[in-house]
Amino acid sequence: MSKNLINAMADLNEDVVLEEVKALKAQNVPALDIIASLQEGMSIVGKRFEEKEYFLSELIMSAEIFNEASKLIGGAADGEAASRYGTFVMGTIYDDIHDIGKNIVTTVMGSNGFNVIDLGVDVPTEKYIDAIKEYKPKVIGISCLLTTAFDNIKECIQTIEKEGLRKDLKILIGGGPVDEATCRYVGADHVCKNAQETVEYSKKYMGV
Ligand code: B12
Repeated sequence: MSKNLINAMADLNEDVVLEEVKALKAQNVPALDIIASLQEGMSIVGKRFEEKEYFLSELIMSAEIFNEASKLIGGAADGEAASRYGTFVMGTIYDDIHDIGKNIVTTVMGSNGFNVIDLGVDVPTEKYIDAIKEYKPKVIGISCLLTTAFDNIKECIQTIEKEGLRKDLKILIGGGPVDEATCRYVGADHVCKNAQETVEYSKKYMGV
């Protein structure tokens, strides 16, 4: 990981973040390694927010810097284009509008050969249900950054089950505060800490 990049992201120093990303790209550092440093910087932003050193304006700024940096990184995990491995439906659960992590996962899944259906943010249960019926994915992903929305994931998964759509479907969850205990609580199949894990799990499950 790049200490300079982590610190610049944590300190919201946009110019240095963008310069550092360009420099790392020029050194052929893999896109996912650059993203890992940015994410580490974002964790520090989150801690500073918790400790009231940063406020909402800083959170918004951190998101803007992250998005600018992502544009520079471009096609995150350059890989073969389009859909060899089947369909992956992904969204951020309702009441939650965080989408940076979701977007990284969808980009990386797409560039690794999955057909990605991105439902967006603040996704209600019905939208997941409709998408499962329409696209018949083998794997779906639910992103969540707010502990207050864990019950929404639980409700969503229970409804998917009640509708008889759980058979042959794996439900992945992810997002900063999500862990194994959350996974058990909401009744998901698996939790992935990053995009690469999501690719590996999905390939394994789809028998690739
Ligand atoms: C940026 C940010 C924002 C931005 C979001 C902008 C955007 N477009 O997403 C804005 C300013 C809008 C925001 C708003 C709020 N936020 Co906010 N936010 C953050 C921050 C700093 C970074 C999140 C982030 O993007 N991380 C970087 C990405 C790349 O990481 P990631 O999401 O974890 O994703 C990776 C993995 O988790 C995984 N992954 C993610 N999703 C999925 C899904 C699947 C299926 C899989 C397999 C993997 C996977 O892959 C990704 C890539 O590796 C976090 C702090 C933190 N440490 O997370 C707080 C944080 C999440 N926010 C928080 C809060 C409280 C809020 C607000 C309630 C603040 C307020 N008072 O209004 C609002 C809520 C708005 C809402 N209704 O959703 C809290 C949540 C606390 C809690 N216990 O729930 C945090 C933790 C900050 C803190 N420490 O207090 N926020």
